[in-house]
Amino acid sequence: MPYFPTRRAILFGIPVLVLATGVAAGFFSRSVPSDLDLAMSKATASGLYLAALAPVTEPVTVGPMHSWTVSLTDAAGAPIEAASISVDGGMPQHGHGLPTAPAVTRSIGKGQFLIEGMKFNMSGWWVIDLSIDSAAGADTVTFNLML
Ligand SMILES: [Cu+2]
Repeated sequence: MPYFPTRRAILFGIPVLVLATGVAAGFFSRSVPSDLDLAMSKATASGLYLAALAPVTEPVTVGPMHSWTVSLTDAAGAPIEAASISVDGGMPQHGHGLPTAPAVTRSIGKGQFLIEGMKFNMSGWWVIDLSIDSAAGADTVTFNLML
């Protein structure tokens, strides 16, 4: 028997479709905030740490793999020597994550840690999220980057 959508299905389907389209459009066309914080050094979300992110080699370009350092101190400015740091990120406007799985590979002393395996495969607005855990507690920080 062929399927004919009932009036009820159509009445239900249209708002769902409109809603889904609206959500998708809102998600993918989200514009870059005019007040986007491009600071590479900032306090973490709950204020437990001060984190500074820096590329090992500049300029940072689209394409190649590169390394970064993150410098970590507690809120009073004392270097954090041992921490577990995970790296995530992506492009908020495109709804995708990082093309690679960068990771902190080692501590390089004085509260500095090496992040290897970072790559950006498109130009535009990227976010880099760090989740930090140490004896001082767990906290997160998000850096914005325009490429
Ligand atoms: Cu993208």
